[in-house]
Amino acid sequence: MSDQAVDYHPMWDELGLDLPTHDALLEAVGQLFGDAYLTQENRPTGMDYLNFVMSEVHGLRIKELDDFRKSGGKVFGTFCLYVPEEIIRAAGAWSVGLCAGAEFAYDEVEQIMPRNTCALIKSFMGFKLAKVCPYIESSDLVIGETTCDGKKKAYELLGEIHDTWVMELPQMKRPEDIAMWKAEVRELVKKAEEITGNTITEDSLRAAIKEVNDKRRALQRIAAASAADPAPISGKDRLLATQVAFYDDVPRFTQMMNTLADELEARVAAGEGVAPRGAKRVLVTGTPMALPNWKIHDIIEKAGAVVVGEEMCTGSRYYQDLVPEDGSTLDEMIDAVAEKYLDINCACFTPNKGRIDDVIRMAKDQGADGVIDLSLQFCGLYEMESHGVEEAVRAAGLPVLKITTDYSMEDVGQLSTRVEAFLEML
Ligand code: BJ8
Repeated sequence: MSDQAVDYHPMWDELGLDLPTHDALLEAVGQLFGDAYLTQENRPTGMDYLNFVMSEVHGLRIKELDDFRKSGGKVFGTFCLYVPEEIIRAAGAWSVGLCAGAEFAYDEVEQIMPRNTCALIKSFMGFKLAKVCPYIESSDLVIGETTCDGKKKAYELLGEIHDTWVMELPQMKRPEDIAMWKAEVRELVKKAEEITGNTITEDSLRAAIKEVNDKRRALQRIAAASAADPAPISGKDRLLATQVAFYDDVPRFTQMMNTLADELEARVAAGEGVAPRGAKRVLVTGTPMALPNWKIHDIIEKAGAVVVGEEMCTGSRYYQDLVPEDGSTLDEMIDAVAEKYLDINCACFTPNKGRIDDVIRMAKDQGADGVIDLSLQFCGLYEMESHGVEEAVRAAGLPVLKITTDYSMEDVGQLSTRVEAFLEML
């Protein structure tokens, strides 16, 4: 993927990766990145940082995790937005998102789970079974959560081969559910303290809340700039920023994303964009797109439109809300963290009207001409919720296209035809 001056093979070997398979994976991801990203024109120069991160995606960052662990630090791996990064950081540990965005070792996966499981779950299990995700191999503990049934049961299987701990997430947002979730976040506090040997204090949690809020504020600036016509950044590049937010060093990432946001704001002021003024604008909503899943954005933008927002976990759900910074006691701050996280609008909740409200608000704020509602195949939650999303978007006067897909590239031709037809009618 890059002209790596450093040979990371000894480090990958020490982590227990399957080196030939991992080399093949890196080559495939590099190819995918080149095709989807490096072919774009007029990208902001601030994207050079994310190009660099991608070129070192299993290299330099893994080395940083390795050094951190060798100096006594602990790394927690996560697959979901509901695991509060602030608590992990307040205990002096680091949080990383785990590999779950590409089809890998499905034959092995289908020996232990049904074929009709969503791509995200099959992917994370495939990366683990094939020993090609250095992030999970660098994780002292994986923290799961009881969101959908598939993930819940997959964590039992993962727990047999990797230290895994599961948070119980309620499925409603009544006062008793909020009380239950606050207790669960306190269990995480205890767990994080036990694993790290550190005590979470008012000062450490206050600092962690501020640090993670700053990261979200930087992403909010990028999203806000994307409301301009012409759009100053492609949807693909904005998506990459959110994907990288899950595992990059927090203060460095925040600084680099603020530099990118400065550039985007200057572009907006100068009327410069990545697509011509008046290009069709699309909001995408639905299941998350874990790195390196860029498939739908790539199809939409190669068809000449621009994606102006993502109502998804690799999008607005990740950065739109902040934890209040005015808590004065540790208890108040833990409660504030819990409340912020329970506000996320995942389809595992019933009812989940907040998500539909967000889709309509974002479509208006970002000046979208249409909405694409995306579900991973076999994700019952998002597929079921699609009907309500479609009705609400149409009632708001916008066209909507529903897409159900997986991580394979076999349907790219067919999806491109459908997307092109949709864009023509906008
Ligand atoms: S907060 S969206 S990251 S659960 S696609 S595994 S829901 S069957 S990913 Fe998710 Fe957290 Fe919700 Fe976000 Fe299950 Fe559906 Fe698969 Fe999913």
